[in-house]
Amino acid sequence: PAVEFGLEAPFEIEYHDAIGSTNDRARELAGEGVADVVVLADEQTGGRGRLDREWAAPSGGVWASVVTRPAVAPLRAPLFTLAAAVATARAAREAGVDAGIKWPNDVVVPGGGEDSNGPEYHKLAGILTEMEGETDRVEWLVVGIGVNANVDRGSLPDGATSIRDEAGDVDRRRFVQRLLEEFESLRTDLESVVPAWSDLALTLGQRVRVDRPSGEVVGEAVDVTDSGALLVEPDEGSEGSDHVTVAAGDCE
Ligand code: BT5
Repeated sequence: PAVEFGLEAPFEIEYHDAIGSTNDRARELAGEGVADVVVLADEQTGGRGRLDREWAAPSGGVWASVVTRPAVAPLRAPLFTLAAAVATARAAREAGVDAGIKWPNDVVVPGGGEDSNGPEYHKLAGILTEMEGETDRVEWLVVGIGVNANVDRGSLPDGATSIRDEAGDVDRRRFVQRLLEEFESLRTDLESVVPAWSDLALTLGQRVRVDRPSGEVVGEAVDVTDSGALLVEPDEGSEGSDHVTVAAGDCE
């Protein structure tokens, strides 16, 4: 059952000590017509990443799903993912973590090492946005935000890091409060999202390999469009020389 979390956040909070997936609960609420509620849990037993991947969500993390009903076209939905990544990175930086963003949904920390694709990063947080709607209008959006806060990196998959390991434990109430305040200010001024994102982006100007539903693109990430898609200049021979716009995919 949900219990009091004690926040002044610009959203109502439904807090659970443990739950399967906060996104599943948020989708349920969205289906009931709810808006501007955040489902928050200390632990998830069935956390989900994108594409049916598992998301490790032990006790001590920040596992949150925001239910929102924005008056925008589905094309603009990726902006909410970018906004959540910016809000998370900003809150993590205030907590002393050197956080940046890897398109589209990874909040990462430089890991010191380097491989053939450039510097190595450890993943601090991920975003899973789910949506229902028509072609011209979003019905609801659930923006799931998973932050490895006060957990040991050893209890997470390889390649992950946590606020605890980078900078020591945070006051999770304060962290969530700051994250949601930042998210609120971005989502009420969608024009500000892409510039804010670009300031924190580690992907721009780098060589990327993007897996997308229609095939792989290898090239240089040159920009982000107004709707939050990545603009890639493909290597010669891989897709011709025109820029390719990638709205969804994985970035290496
Ligand atoms: C994501 O997926 O990064 C989205 C994660 C969203 C989690 C939140 S928690 C609140 C809400 N409720 C949910 O059930 N989900 C959302 P993706 O880009 O597909 O990355 C998944 C991959 O990251 C996995 O295949 C693992 O390799 C790795 N991974 C799993 N757990 C991790 C963790 N805690 N930290 C870092 N990496 C992790």
